[in-house]
Formats: sequence, C-alpha cells, structure tokens
Amino acid sequence: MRRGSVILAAAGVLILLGPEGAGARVDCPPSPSASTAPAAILVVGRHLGEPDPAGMFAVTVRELAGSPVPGSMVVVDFSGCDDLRLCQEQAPGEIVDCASHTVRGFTGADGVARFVITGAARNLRGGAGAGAGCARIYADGVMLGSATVAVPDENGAVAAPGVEVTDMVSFLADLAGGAYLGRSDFDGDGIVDVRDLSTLLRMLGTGASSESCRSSGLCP
Ligand SMILES: [Ca+2]
Ligand SMILES: [Ca+2]
Repeated sequence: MRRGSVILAAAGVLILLGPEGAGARVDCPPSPSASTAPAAILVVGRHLGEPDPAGMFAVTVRELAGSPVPGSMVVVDFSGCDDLRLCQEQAPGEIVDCASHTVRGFTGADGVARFVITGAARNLRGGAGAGAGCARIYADGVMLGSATVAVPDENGAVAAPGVEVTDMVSFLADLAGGAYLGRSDFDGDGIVDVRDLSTLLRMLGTGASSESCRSSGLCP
C-alpha cells in the first residue's frame, strides 16, 4: 500500500483513501469458503397461520477475511427442483419469484439472512423428482453451495393441502421406489428410510405443517 493511504473496513467494503483524497471503493465479494449455507432445506407448511419453524435455516455471508457482509442479497434458486412448488406468499422479508423459482432475502448487520420457505411437492403416489442438491444458494451472485430440498406436503393437492395422511401414501411410494428423491429425505441425511417415515409421522402428530400457503396459493 502506498504511503499516506488509509484503509477502512466497514460493512464488508474497503475504502481506500490515497493522496488523491478521492476515496476509491473496493467491494469485498462474498466468499464461499468463509460463508455458511445449509446442505439441506425443509420446505414446510404452516400451522395456525404461521410457517412451521422446523423449516427455519440461515445463510451467513462473509467476505474472505471473515467479516460479515450486511445487506447482501441471498437468493435460494429452486429452478433445479422440478417437483417443488413454492407458495406465492412467503414470510415477511422473503421475496418469491414464481417465474424464476427463487426466494430471496437480505442479510442483517450480522451478515445473516434467515429463511423459512413454504411450499409443496408434486408427488402424487411416486414419480420422478429431484435428487440431491437441487437448490443453489447465492449471495450477491456468488454461489455459496447447493442444498437438498425435502417437502413433507408431498402431494400439495387442493383437496389435500398441508401435511396430512395422504402425504404418507406418496412418501411410501418414494420409500419403495429405490431412487433417491430429496423431497422425502426429511432429515437430510442422504437416504430415504424409516427415519424419514418417523419424521413424517411426528409432523402428522403435531400438526406443525398442517396448513398450506396463504390464500394466494401455490405458484402456478
Ligand atoms: Ca398434503
Ligand atoms: Ca433421510
């Protein structure tokens, strides 16, 4: 660095003050290695009008030196998840774009963006679907990682919204089918087995995702 220059680090941005006094701004982009993003996401329903907290996850955005990046736009891109439908209305602070199949939010002063995303799968008693890592997570355009997406409201049908007993029929078809389908891997451990069945039974028992989207419904 040249003599007489001052470097300030604030809000994830470096400001160089040289002898010119002009103050050139140098952005510090998000660093995938310094940031954290989930490897598995649970796209949930609602209960008593509120999103099921089981679906909460956080993305922490940091620049390479480890400082948090406030105000970073975090995009969860579900365009690789063909068997997922998002709700047209998400939690406050989350912006859904049905056309691009994305949900976005922004990091706070701590560099953390928090999400709970609602939606349903297109699983009517089995059939094709996404495998592992269908969602990609970006911060300011930088890909931080990919996540497997599980969806306990398997059928998402108008006649069967929310997590209810007919979702069990669709789950059991996935369990018996042999191919790995992320929508039914509720604990995100990379396999669909009886532990996921146990998770679905527990959700049925508590009713935590028993409601579907708000009145605006699912994305077309
Ligand atoms: Ca259902
Ligand atoms: Ca599992």
